[in-house]
Amino acid sequence: MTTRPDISTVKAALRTQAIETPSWAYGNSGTRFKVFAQPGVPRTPREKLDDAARVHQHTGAAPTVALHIPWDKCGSSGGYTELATYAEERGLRLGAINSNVFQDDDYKLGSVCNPDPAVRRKALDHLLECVDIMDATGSRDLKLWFSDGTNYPGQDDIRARQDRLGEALATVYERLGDHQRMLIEYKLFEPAFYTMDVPDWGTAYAHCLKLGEKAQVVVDTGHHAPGTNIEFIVSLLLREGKLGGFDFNSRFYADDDLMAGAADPFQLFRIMYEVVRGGGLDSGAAFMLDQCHNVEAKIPAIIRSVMNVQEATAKALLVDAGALGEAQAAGDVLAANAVLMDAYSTDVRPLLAEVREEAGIDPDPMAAYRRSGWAQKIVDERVGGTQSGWGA
Ligand code: LRH
Ligand code: MN
Ligand code: MN
Repeated sequence: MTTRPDISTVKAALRTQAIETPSWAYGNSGTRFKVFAQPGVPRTPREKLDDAARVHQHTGAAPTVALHIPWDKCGSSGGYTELATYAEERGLRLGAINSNVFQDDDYKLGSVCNPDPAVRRKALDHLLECVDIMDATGSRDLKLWFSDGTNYPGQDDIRARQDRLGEALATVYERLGDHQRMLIEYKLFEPAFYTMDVPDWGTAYAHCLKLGEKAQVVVDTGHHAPGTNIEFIVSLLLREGKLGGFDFNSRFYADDDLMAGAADPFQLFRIMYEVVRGGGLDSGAAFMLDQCHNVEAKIPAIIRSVMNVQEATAKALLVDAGALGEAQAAGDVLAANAVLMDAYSTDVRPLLAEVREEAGIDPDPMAAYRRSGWAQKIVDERVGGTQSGWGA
C-alpha cells in the first residue's frame, strides 16, 4: 500500500515549520585559539535582529530569535519590551531566553551546584532575572544550560551537587508563568571533564519529571558522545511528552557548532523522521539553531542552516508510512530500510522552492540574499562589531 502523504499536506507542514535563530550566531565567534573578526557584524542586539530579519525575509521560516543574557543585555525591563517591539516591527518575535551562568569568575566551581551558597544564590538570581526578561519579551521558553561539573574524582560530592541543582530548578520552576516553559539542556562534557552535573538526557529528564509538565528536555545535537543514536533519544522523549526542542548544529568531533545538516545530513533526516513520526512538528517542540560561524559569512550560513533543516524535514515528511509499516510488519528488513532511504534520496529542493514561491518569496534564498546587497551595506555602515560572547 502506498500512503505517501499528499504533496499539499507536506507543503502545509513545511509552511508552518518555524526555525529559531540564535542572536549569538550573528556576532563574531571563534575557538579558544582565535576569534577571526568579520567586518559588518552587529554591534548591538538591535543589529542582530536586523540581520535575523534578513534570514526570515529570504527563508520565510525563521520568525523568532533566541537571546542570550547577558550577551544581549538591555538596561532595564523596559529595554527588553522595546527590543521586542523592535523585533515586531521587523516581522520577528523574540524567542527563547538563554541563561548564562558560565562566564563569571565566581562560577569556577559551578553555578547552581557550587559548594558556596553565596555563588548559588547569585546564579539563581540570574535565572530568576531571565524569567523577568521573558515576561518583558513575551518569550515562552527559558533555556538552561549549566557548565557545572568537576574535573577530578573527589573534587566535590556528586550527589550533593544534584541536590543543589534540584533546589535551584524548583525555585525557578515556581517562578514560571502559566504559559512559560523551562527547557533543560544537557551536555556530556566541556567545560568540565570528569563529571558534568547535567551530562545526558536521563539526568535532564529525571529533573524535568520531578519539576512538572512545564519542564522539558532540550536536545543539542552537538552534546553527545560520538556514535550516540540521537534519534532514539528524540523518539523516547517525544513518546514521554518531554521533548522541549532542539539546539541544532552539526559536528565532526565534539561540540563543533557547525551549520546544522552540514556534517551529517543523514543524521538530521533520521532525527526529523522521528520528529514527524512522534508528532513533534505539532507538539510545541522548538526548532532552534545553536551554532557559530567562525570562518564563513554568518548570515548566509544561517540561511543555509535553516534550509538544511527544512530539507531534512521535507524528506522525513515524504516517508511512505504505509509501505514502511507493511515492510516492518512483514519483517522485511531490506524493504523497510529501502522505504526510508527512498525518502532520504529524494531531491526536495524543487518542492521547497515551490513552497517559497507560493509564499511569495524567492525560491532560492541564498541567491536572493547575495543579490540583496545587505552584506555590503553592513560592512559599509557598521564599524567595530561585537563578539558573540564566545571567545570574548
Ligand atoms: C553550550 C551551549 C548552550 C549555550 C550555548 C551558547 O555548549 O550549547 O546552549 O547556551 O552553547
Ligand atoms: Mn546549545
Ligand atoms: Mn553547545
